Amino acid sequence: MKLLLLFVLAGLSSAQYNPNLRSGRTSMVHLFEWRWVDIAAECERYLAPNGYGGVQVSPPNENIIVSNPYRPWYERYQPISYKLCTRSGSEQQFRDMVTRCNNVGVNIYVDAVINHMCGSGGGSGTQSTCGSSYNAGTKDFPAVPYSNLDFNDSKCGTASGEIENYSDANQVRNCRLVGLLDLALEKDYVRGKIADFLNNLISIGVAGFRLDASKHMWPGDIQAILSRLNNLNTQWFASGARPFIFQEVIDLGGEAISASEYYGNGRITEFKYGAKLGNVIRKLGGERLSYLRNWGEGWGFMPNDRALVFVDNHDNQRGHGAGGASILTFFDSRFYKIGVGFMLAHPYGQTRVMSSYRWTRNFVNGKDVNDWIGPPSNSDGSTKAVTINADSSCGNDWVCEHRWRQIKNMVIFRNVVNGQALANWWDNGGNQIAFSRGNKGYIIFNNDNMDVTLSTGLPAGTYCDVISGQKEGTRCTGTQITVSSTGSARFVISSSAEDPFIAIHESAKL
Ligand code: QV4
Ligand code: CA
Repeated sequence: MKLLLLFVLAGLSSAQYNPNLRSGRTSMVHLFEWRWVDIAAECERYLAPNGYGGVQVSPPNENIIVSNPYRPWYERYQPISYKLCTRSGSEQQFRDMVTRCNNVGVNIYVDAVINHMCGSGGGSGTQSTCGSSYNAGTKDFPAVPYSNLDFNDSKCGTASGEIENYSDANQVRNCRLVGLLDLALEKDYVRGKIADFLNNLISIGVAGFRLDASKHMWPGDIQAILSRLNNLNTQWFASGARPFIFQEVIDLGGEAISASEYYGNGRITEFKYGAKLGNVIRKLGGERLSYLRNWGEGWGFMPNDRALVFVDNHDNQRGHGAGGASILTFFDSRFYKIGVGFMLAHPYGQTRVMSSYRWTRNFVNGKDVNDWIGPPSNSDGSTKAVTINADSSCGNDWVCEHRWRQIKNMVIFRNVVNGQALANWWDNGGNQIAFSRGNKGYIIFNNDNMDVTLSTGLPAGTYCDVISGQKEGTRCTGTQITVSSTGSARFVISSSAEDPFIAIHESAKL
């Protein structure tokens, strides 16, 4: 009986930390600003066949239409209602996407904006993506409905009504974040509206949620909302499966609020991960690859089973939330591939791959004044389709990092080595490192010149490097690596190599 209780408790307590990934898959991709029809097609034609386990989608609920600047990406973080129509598509298209992705074993995670509605300066009218009326001035959102009774202003306490000081937890949670009308999440009514919104998505078949701006919500309010959520849809998920929760809390240290306050609710975005990894790969501040030996908790990160990790996200790749010079993005493709390759090879954290669109940066006094530019779009503001080129890259300015061979193959690598411990660590004290994941995969990185023979821990044989090429049938389109009967192999990587790393695994043996 005692044992049974223990199992039940363990099952309950691990539930919201589990991404519910299927068929041995390990990673999700954020298809930032993609249309639902394109995501549905991508699940079927690319994500499922290449081992991706899930997609984080942009907020699916109705948002304000911002026309100055014209249709910025960030308008989707200003809700008007919980109706499911946006630039990404209609409710029907959303449902079709969730069904088709689920049918091929790819989960959908929704970016849930529940801390606030639109900005206080949003005016009034029906300039919203489903045409619902609203009045930001009087705090009226009839399509939910919310009224002025449902907002926090009376509790805020700053003169401006804005968050003025991040050292004051009350301000951070009860005042307006950049003018966004802050919901009174302690109200039963508000919690109910949000729970209804999320439960509707669960019934459609989504597998979990990114909780936007979690730092700006009291952990207890989040918990109260989560306790009202239903189990996942049993058409695709095990009975009793709970929605996967990852909370957006930027904790780089030094503020009143820390990520640990949110451990009870679910996972948390570990923003130290990409910031520090960028320093190491760019060799800033004397950092070296060899220092990655104790990567993870050893670097002061949150516990492995609480961390959602990524190299960059839709904010910091353009200088928003915790952006900075160290962040690696597709603009620095060589470094970026090293960073994402390392993340996917290393066991720490639940991994998320970023997939972006291209925009023209314009730095004025160190700030990109084009940081607002929305997705590739037509003159009427509608989002452009993701087209696929003959070489499997994407057109229409969609970057599709997740289709880069080096990244796609490392997603597969992570699936192959899933559950295997990091072993056979080697470094040269500088910018050369290598390690295995059990006896299933081996990876070696060079941020200098390299010619070394190392013990890999892998069975003897000839392996195909999945970074310079890949195994296609019985042939290898890239570099071949021979592992001797003692498990050792020679690796030569030039300092000028476009991809200064080599990865081999069980499924890429010739
Ligand atoms: C402006 C003024 C305000 C004024 C207000 C009046 O700056 O002083 O009070 O008008 O209405 C946009 C504009 C911003 C504007 C605001 C409201 O950039 O200038 O305020 O709209 O109209 C994204 C963008 C924001 C954007 C917001 C809403 O990054 O620039 O604001 O969407 O459209 C912190 C948080 C963290 C957050 C991060 C960016 O702790 O939670 O900042 N990250 C998440 C999302 C992010 C999103 C939000 C939170 C808000 O990842 O994309 O912000 O939902 O670190
Ligand atoms: Ca708040």
